[in-house]
Amino acid sequence: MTVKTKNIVINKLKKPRRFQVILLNDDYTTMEFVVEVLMRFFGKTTEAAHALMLKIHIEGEAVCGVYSHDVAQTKVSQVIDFSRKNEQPLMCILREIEDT
Ligand code: TYC
Repeated sequence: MTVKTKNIVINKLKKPRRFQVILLNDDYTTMEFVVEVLMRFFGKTTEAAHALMLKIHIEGEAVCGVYSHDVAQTKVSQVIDFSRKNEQPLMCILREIEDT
């Protein structure tokens, strides 16, 4: 939106907020299950999912995707719901990307 006051033009467009969806490591969720989650909810190929799963396993967490707040929150809910239904303790969180 652009607001004009006499000769002053103020651009009032706010940058859309973006959110990382992050998977956390734990000692109990199976590697196979994490690969399945990454393919099913984050559109990863088998190879990309396997590499990302290992990154989480080694580093403790990894960003699986970046979305608007709505989409990110839906992904978190879907992953946690799917995990509990499959008796896996996998945790998924969202984290806002800071504006630079
Ligand atoms: N650390 C788990 C294991 O050794 C595997 C794992 C990877 C779990 C990634 C969660 O987000 C995760 N079975």
